[in-house]
Amino acid sequence: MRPYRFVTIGIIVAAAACGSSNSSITGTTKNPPAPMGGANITIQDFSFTPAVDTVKVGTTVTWTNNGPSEHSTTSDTGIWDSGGLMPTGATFQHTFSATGSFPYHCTFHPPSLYPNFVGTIVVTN
Ligand SMILES: [Cu+2]
Repeated sequence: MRPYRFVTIGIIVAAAACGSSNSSITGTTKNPPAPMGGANITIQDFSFTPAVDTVKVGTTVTWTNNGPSEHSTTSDTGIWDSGGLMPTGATFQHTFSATGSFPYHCTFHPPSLYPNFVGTIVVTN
């Protein structure tokens, strides 16, 4: 007996954007903290690099202005202020003796005009 092949027209249910509940986001991985020990920050092209630097307490951080414009590294809370760093290659150092998060900016190019021209030193034990 010859088998008949029935073509069944499947009803394609366009799974309407399967409103499955709570697409579970499991195992969210947090970004690892910035690498430790980097105590040198470059100021160039209206940015601090790295913008967030994590160091051990007691570390002396050195900022170097590698750009052609005058810049400063100035603590948002008045802890340090390099004043104008000129000429190109000028440096400023600050030793962090307490743990915490220390944001800073450039007084010549304030965050109100250069919102990405900011940095943070994170000091850990
Ligand atoms: Cu500047």
